[in-house]
Amino acid sequence: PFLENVVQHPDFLSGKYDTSFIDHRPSLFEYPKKRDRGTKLLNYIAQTVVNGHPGLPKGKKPSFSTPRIPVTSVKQPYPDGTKQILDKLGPDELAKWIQEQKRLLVTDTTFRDAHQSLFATRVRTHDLLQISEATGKLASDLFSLEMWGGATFDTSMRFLSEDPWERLHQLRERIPNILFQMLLRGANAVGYTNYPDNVIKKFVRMSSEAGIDVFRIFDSLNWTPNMAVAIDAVRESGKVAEATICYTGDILSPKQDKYTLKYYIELAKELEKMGAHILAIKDMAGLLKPYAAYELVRALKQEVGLPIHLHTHDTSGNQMATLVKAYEAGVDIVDAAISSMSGLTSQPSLNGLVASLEGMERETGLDLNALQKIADYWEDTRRYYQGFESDIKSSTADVYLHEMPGGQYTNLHQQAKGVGLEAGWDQVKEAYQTVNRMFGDIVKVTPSSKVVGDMALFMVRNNLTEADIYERGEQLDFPESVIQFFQGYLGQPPGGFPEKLQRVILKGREPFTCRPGELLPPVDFDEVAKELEEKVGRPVSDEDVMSYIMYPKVFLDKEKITQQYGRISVVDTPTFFYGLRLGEEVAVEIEKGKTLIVKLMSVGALGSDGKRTVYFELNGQPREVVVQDLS
Ligand code: 3PY
Ligand code: ZN
Repeated sequence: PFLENVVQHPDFLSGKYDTSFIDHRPSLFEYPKKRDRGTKLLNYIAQTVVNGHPGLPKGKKPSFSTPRIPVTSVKQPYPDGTKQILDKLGPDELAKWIQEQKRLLVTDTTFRDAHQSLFATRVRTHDLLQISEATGKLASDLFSLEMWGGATFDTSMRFLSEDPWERLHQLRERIPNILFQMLLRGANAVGYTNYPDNVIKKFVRMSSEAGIDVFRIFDSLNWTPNMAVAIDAVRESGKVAEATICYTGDILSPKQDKYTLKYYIELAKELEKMGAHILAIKDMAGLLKPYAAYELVRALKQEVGLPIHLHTHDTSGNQMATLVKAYEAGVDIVDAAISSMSGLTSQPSLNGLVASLEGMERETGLDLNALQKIADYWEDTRRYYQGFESDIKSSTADVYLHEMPGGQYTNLHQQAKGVGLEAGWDQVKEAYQTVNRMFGDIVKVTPSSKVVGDMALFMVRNNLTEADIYERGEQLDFPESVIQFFQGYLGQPPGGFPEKLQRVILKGREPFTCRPGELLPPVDFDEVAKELEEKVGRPVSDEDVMSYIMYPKVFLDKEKITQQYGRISVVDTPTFFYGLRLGEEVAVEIEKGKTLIVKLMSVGALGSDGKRTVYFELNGQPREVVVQDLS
């Protein structure tokens, strides 16, 4: 700010200055006084009381019961778990260890995919931290916790004003014994577009240093060249490369001629050759039917030497049966979510799975009573997020028709509402199906699923049929994501692009078939750090720089909010979303050992300037802040 003040000063601009320029203009050094953390916090709460939280209806704060946090003794040590096995043996030996286990191993997705799929990835770090110690102590026999990556990186900054790296560090501190697993979108890292190779390498290194052990790496078109850089980087970091086949279609359908059993086996063999430690089957939409799962897992166990890890979504209601059939076929690890966070577009119930295998030869070894305590916590905590829940009330088999990933279903629905297409939601789903067919039947998972979604919304909004696209394509402004997709920016789909549609969409632009990462110049991290420091006016960490590279605008918006309100991740969730009721008091631990007690006393009348004064007590002392009423 100082430099800007000087070089923009009218006297400076007109050249009327000498060496005493600064001495004679002391006002250049008058900055707005730094507001203390208490005031910042009050400003956040006042703002939320007066204007509500974006995306939630403004109104009375609902009353919530305090979540039941399982009691674990601080003195009770964390039992050793898979983390200790990896740290001791390394990833190759861990892979062997997995295959030697008699029991079925289980990954808990509650911290990531469950809430990504049920309520648009809104779970806050605050709520994850409350259950961390109990999870580490009560569920120490889990194979891993899927707790980072995917959409969480973006949404934690965009909607929660949180630092995703801080979440990772804090969770790692509280769960030292279970493997941490993340979802990495191959060359798209945790974004929606391909990044230069040096970004992928550095991202993997930093994530592994911050605490990630297992990297589930996929490509949204199952295009293996796009996964190589990430697999190599994970191996170099000494962590577990879980390479992924994304499952679409139906291997048992006689009509299936693209995504056949043979296709998946060949893909799996290639990933094995590329250095995978574990092979994941990522059934992101929940299309893998029980008997297909049996065939697929059995064939993979025969044809590749890797442990098999199955991931699915329960949208159709069929997927517990899929897990059980996969178990019968010898799957090594399966994903499930704590029961109160399971089902529908999320994963099948972990508690249910454990119960259904009790007494069987390969029972999981997890304790149903202990898991119930964790489920109780999530049942209570989930209520905080009711405003973001999708309104799907039941299982739906239409997923076999539109093939939309669980994580996308709720998001696209929100997006459709946002552009006034709520009534046309059925139309959007139908268009999604049409677009997939027009695109040549592609794998649909972030970000390729987003391209299909963008095109579907585009067609519905503009009332376009498939024929219109071919006939009037010349005059249509296609979404940018669709143009880039057909240029080759996400890689190459199996069987290539449909040429006619590609010509219509590219309008003379040249497509390419090489790996997009080869075309992108490496990022100069020091340069970016300098640029960022200038923008935010403070020293930045490597982690800030990486977040900024992934999501420049989202990062800067979050920075603005943090500078204005402080680290609001420390506020409890009801207060974060709804502010305080009159007379309500909360304790906010702004740092270890430093707690502020905030009580809302009253909200003043609307002034002629459109502002309101909000009256608080902060640690017993009266305080007031003025906020603009935006209603
Ligand atoms: C993601 O990439 O976020 C997904 O969950 C894909 O299924
Ligand atoms: Zn998923």
